[in-house]
Amino acid sequence: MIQERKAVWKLLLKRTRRPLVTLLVVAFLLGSLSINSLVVQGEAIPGGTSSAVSGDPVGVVIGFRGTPDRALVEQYDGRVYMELEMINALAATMCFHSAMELTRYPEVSFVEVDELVFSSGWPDTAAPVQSAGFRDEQVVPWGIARVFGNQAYPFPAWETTTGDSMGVAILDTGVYRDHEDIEATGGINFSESPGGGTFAYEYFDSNGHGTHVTGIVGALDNEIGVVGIAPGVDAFAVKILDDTGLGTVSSVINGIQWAVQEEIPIINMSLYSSTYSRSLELACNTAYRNGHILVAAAGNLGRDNGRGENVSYPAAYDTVIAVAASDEANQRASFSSTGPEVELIAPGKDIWSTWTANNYQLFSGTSMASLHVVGAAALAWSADPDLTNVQIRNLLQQTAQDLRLAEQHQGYGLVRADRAVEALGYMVPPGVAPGRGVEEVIMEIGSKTAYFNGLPHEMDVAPFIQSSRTFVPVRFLGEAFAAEVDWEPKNSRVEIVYLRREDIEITITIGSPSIAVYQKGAASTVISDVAAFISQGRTFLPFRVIAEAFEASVGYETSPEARLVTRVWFRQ
Ligand SMILES: [Ca+2]
Ligand SMILES: [Ca+2]
Repeated sequence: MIQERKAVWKLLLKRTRRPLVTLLVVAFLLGSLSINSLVVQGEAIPGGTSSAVSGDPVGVVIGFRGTPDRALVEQYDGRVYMELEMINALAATMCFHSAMELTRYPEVSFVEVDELVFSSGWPDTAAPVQSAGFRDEQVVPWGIARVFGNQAYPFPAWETTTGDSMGVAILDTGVYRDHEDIEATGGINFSESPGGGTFAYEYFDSNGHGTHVTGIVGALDNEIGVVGIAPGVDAFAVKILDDTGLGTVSSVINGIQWAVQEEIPIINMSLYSSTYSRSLELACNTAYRNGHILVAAAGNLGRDNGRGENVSYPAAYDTVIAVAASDEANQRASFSSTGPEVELIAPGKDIWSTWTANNYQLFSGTSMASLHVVGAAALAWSADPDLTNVQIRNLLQQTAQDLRLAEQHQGYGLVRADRAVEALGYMVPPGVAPGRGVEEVIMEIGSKTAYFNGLPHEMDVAPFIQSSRTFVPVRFLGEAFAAEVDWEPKNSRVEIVYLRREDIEITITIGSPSIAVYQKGAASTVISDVAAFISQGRTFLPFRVIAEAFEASVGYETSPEARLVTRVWFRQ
């Protein structure tokens, strides 16, 4: 099992992002949101606002607090077309007003339109589909060499691993499996396109997008065509986009669900939607919690001037790595979306790769960039399968190359497969007690450097004192105590945060001083004199209460001159 954590060290995710809790439902009821696209049985009805008003059926995703109640949906004339077990939801076509009625039931947690998603790369039509040139010899595309630091082919990292048997689920338009430069391991079709045709497999790609992105990570190292970053990977074609490159939120969730069931560690989504979806975020969070790495195209909504925040979904979700696109000059591709959610940048302009009918094609898009990150992740993870998804993500961040672009354009920088593999030997700090977290943590008030067992460790925000209490971001605490952090959006204001480790569960409600502690079968409530709060998209918890709930001893050091607390530590 990939969630089996032999190394419990959970490295800090440098970017935290409060889950959006925009309730589409409320917005619709208030009439403040226009529907850009509605979906009926997978078919798009652009600009379908009038259809919703007139009572024509639309595709909706209905989330439940427990097991989905199919009978309830059918009672309102809903026709269920997909069961999304992993998030306790059903997708159904029904009259929009009826769907709204469902929100009155306490067991229904949300209702939202099953929005469209799109593939996020396109062929450079000026370039001919080429075959002959690629059949004489193997070409190393510029982007592949770039993520290996422009080292000469064959790349030294391949002496350690070529990504052997690392499973990669590519949620896309399928794959042209009979391509001579691709070895597709398997796949499935969840799209509206029948697939197959004269081909015997249903995840057949007649679009080309899926075949192209598959080649970037997994094209074979042989005498012909192109070569992928990790030619040894097991690539699975999860066809969730139809032959025109169009899919729905529910089809994407279905794809994620399949990858989780099949325990395929890395999930790529070279697709985008501009609309926030609660259900898609829940699915991504669940997969991430199950130990998967999720990588997605940041989107192609960037402006020439590089301004604006337009990273699309699912890339913008906290649990998904958003990948921007660079060009051969190490500049941001002008189409590449920008914003604080950009985590890494990778080659995404003028990329040669495999194409349908045994051909090769030039493509651009953040779709292509995404697979360069997948390739680096696959190499690193296959070289050390004991690492967790969080550790691999942190490794990619810390080994990225600063291209000296704006942070909103490059995130941590250009993904570097060579550095990630090299750095593996230094990943796990000593002294971490399995299942317990770090034995000793020392934090300095106002400093982003903490000390884990005496070794410096960077946090993304510094601990600070407010109302005479020390506040530390929840993610940091989760990591230090080897606890799982989970969220529950309650409504647009309140959220619940859980910290869990084996038989300890701490439940914190933002804004409430009452903290529930469940410890070794006994429940208790600790009343703190200060409440947890959210600031700059991060949740801050009163440090002492949490540390004590994890049975750690806590101490403070004050400066003699100012009589202020300067250092905080805990030991467990
Ligand atoms: Ca090849
Ligand atoms: Ca993200």
